[in-house]
Amino acid sequence: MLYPRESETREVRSLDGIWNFVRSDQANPTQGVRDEWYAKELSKSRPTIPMPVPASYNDITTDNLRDHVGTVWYDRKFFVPRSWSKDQRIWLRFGSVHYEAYVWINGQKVVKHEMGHLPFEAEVTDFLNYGAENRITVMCDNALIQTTVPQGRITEVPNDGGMTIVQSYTFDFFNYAGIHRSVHLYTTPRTFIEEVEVTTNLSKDATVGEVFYSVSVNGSAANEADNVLHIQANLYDKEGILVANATSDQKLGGKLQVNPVKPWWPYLMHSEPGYLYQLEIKLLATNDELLDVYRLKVGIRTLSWNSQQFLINGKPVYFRGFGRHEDSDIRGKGLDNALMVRDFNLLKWIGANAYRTSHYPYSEESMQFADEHGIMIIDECPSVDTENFSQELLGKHKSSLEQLIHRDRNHPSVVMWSIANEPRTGSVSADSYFELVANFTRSLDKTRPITAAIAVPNTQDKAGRSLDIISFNRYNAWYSNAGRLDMITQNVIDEAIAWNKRYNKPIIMSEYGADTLEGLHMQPAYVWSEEFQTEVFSRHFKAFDELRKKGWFIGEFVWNFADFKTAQTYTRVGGNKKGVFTRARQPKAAAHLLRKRYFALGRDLDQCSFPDDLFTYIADLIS
Ligand code: BDP
Repeated sequence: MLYPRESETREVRSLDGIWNFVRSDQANPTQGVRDEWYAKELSKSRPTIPMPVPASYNDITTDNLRDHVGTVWYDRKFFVPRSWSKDQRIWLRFGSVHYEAYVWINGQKVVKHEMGHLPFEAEVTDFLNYGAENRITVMCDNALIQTTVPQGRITEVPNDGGMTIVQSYTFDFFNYAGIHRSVHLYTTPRTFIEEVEVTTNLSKDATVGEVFYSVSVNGSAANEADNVLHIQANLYDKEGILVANATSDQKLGGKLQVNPVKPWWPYLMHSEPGYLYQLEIKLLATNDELLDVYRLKVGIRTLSWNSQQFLINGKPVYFRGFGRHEDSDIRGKGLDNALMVRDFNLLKWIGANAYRTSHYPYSEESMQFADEHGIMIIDECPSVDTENFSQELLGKHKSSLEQLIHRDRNHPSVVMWSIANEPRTGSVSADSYFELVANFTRSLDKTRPITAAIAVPNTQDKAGRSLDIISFNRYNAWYSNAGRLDMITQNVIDEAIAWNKRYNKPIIMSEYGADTLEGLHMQPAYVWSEEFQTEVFSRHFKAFDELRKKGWFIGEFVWNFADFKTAQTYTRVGGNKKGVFTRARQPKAAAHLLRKRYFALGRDLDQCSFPDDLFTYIADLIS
């Protein structure tokens, strides 16, 4: 699915802003559908409140909307210009709605979509009033059950006033809901470029690059026998200079060659990381009439892996990064450009070269940003704590990966697919389930390795054989042997070795960390203090350096980049506090230590230089 972009053949309009909002009665979640609230303005059925889009709705109001379970409704009005009635198509596209969405235009149903964090769209050409006002209505359902991705449970339990509906889930982040990302209307010509798939290659000496593109076209002209559509592809460098072009004869795909090429490199692995070309795809009719134009950024790089290493452009990679969340005060999981740019500034400040989109796909805007800044992404689907493996769940799990891969396959920053976080892979049925999920993922993309972040003991795991790279999560000195800083280093070394022995595959530690309350200081280190987090990190670094010598240990990911909100429990003080940064994106003490390590690794492995302020001057004697 292509990101909506303007061109000489396409217009894009945002429907972001303040919408009207109604919550359904929890005990009666389908009432709005039965009573056809979508048939007229919501305010005619129920009193509405203002609600920002994009944003999670949970933390906007001062009442208990935070804990609402079930359906909520949004609507707004918008104009469609008269000029749009000309010979073209109009599309309505949502960046994401969590978890299930039903959409009506002027009272007519146009699309239904299940799965948070992923885009969906519908053609609305025939539903719109041109040169007039229109209404869009969205019903969003946040209920998670055993056959949703991720899974949850809805139960009815007694409360002080009678019975109430409760949503529970085992995963450790708040089930924020609503219209989380931008809503766009965009136009395409009647016959238009529907999909573009790009893969790239480099010559052995990395001087010549190849860009393979394949285009799918939708529209009546595509089916007319006498109208042989073809593609003109132009590739421009960063300065806008044309470096390659090709006209595919009667085909919708081809190859471009760039010589000399500037490959896409990760941050700190090269002096010019994140180099992107612009690929211009022109769809032409037989008579060379221009039907449609779509432009996208392309990074030229290769990925390869074996039983020991993961390589980019033929060079072994050592990942130094984070598990993260899309999470912030007030807006929850709503897209926020200020937050996104701040986060990338912090990632670069700290010298990270990667993150995992734990535990669901992140915004398309952040994926584009990662391309540009050379941050490698382990791209995770929304399957967390996967259990009770059923056929229905398998179908949805596969669908989440299919949607994810279609959305993200052209991003050079995406270097690996993660098919689950902490699935219950100790159970017998996990064996064939994950084989099916992994094979399905491979059938959609063979150019990237597959991993999953596993937490069951390696002796019990049944998924690792289906993966290319093994990632494991472990909380030494926190969930096991709490406070015992002397029980980290050897345990980490032993466990990584055991995973490698069992599967003979590259190993990543995809989570480690400790909850840390900003401003709490205790010497000697004590759990929850800043000193403790710093010490926990340092003991892990020691293990990682031992493991790096073995050749198959390829990365370290701290849990977590920033503090984030969770469901209410007695183990969480205002949320999960394992952030290296606070929820307001300020560094804790451990951030400064981590920064020194990540840059030291960058200098040791990739010859990057140190930032001037990495070390604070102490005395002439120490440098
Ligand atoms: C891991 C989970 C992660 C949690 C973390 C924690 O993968 O989602 O937030 O533990 O408990 O098991 O901090």
